[in-house]
Amino acid sequence: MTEVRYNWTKEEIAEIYHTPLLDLVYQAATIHRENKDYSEVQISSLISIKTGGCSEDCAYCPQAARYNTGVNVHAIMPKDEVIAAAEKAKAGGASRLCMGAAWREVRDNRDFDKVIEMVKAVNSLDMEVCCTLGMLTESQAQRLADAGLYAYNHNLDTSEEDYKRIITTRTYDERLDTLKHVRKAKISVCSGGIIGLGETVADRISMLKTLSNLPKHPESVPINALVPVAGTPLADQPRVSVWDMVRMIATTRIIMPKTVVRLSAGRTEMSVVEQAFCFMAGANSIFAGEKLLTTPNPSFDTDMAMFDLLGLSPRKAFKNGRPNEVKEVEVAG
Ligand code: SAM
Ligand code: DTB
Ligand code: SF4
Repeated sequence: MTEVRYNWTKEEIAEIYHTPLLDLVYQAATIHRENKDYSEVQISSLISIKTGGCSEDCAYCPQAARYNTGVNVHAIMPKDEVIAAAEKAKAGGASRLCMGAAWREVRDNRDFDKVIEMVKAVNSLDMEVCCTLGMLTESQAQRLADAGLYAYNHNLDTSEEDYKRIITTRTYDERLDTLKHVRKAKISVCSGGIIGLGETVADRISMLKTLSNLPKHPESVPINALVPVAGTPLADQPRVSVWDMVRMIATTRIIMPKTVVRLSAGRTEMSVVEQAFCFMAGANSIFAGEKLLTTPNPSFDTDMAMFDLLGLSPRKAFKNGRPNEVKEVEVAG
């Protein structure tokens, strides 16, 4: 059985990352196959409950108010629209719904009260509910947990060293504090990053070190390929190589063996063969549904055809327990 470690060094992670590609995939696939459910893929569907107009300056993000990206700015969505979207996602095979808001942080106001009602409503559809709302205090995390929130997504995005190049309106430590608050409230932690921001390989390794040295590994780690959006400072970044995606996924799988690794943004640019490589390298989750938050994503039907072809099956909701009783990732799956 693979040992779960929390003391990976940058040197060790770099050595894994730079392993010849086929050996790396073989090693990651071997670890993945120790998990009896390796052919199951967890499907999350995203919904943007509050779009655009964000005060932050994240260089990759189409929803930052300061960039002209043509995104349709929307106030918070009514609860019945969220429920309709959740039902559609469930019918498409999704076991998790992730509600995203273009906020720097949550404020204790009527919009947050509405999110709490949405969490309760989606939970009652027997779906795992996730939110990504920006920074949270301890009491806000607890309120979400009490409403039945299953998971919270809060990405580190890049390394601590590279953070200021990408975002100047908040610090890495603030990001880590929110992760602590989420953990303390016993909500499942989802935290990963983006590649293709112009970061170095050392930055990727540093981010993976931070994630794998947390007191507990995140239950999910999304690996996003930058979706370059016109109007953002990173609009002209070249498309990230699929081999970099494979290396990142395989390294994540090896150093966090029990974690769900999500092949996240960037799939519209990838062929089925390229995605199959990512699943082989240990990815066991995707975002499904025509849209991510504001950019396109493959449709449920396209993904189901891919699952049939590759012999993958969607994972059922609540496999690791109900909200507040999520099994720790150290427990063998
Ligand atoms: N505002 C909240 C926050 O920043 O945590 C939640 C929503 S924010 C859009 C969620 C995540 O989406 C970001 O942390 C980033 O990882 C990802 N993201 C945003 N724009 C992206 C892009 N163009 N390409 C890839 N990932 C992106
Ligand atoms: C994550 O890691 N990726 C998702 C989700 N968590 C919130 C978001 C991707 C967004 C891609 C750009 C867009 O659609 O706006
Ligand atoms: Fe705002 Fe989140 Fe986009 Fe940053 S990533 S600009 S915090 S919506």
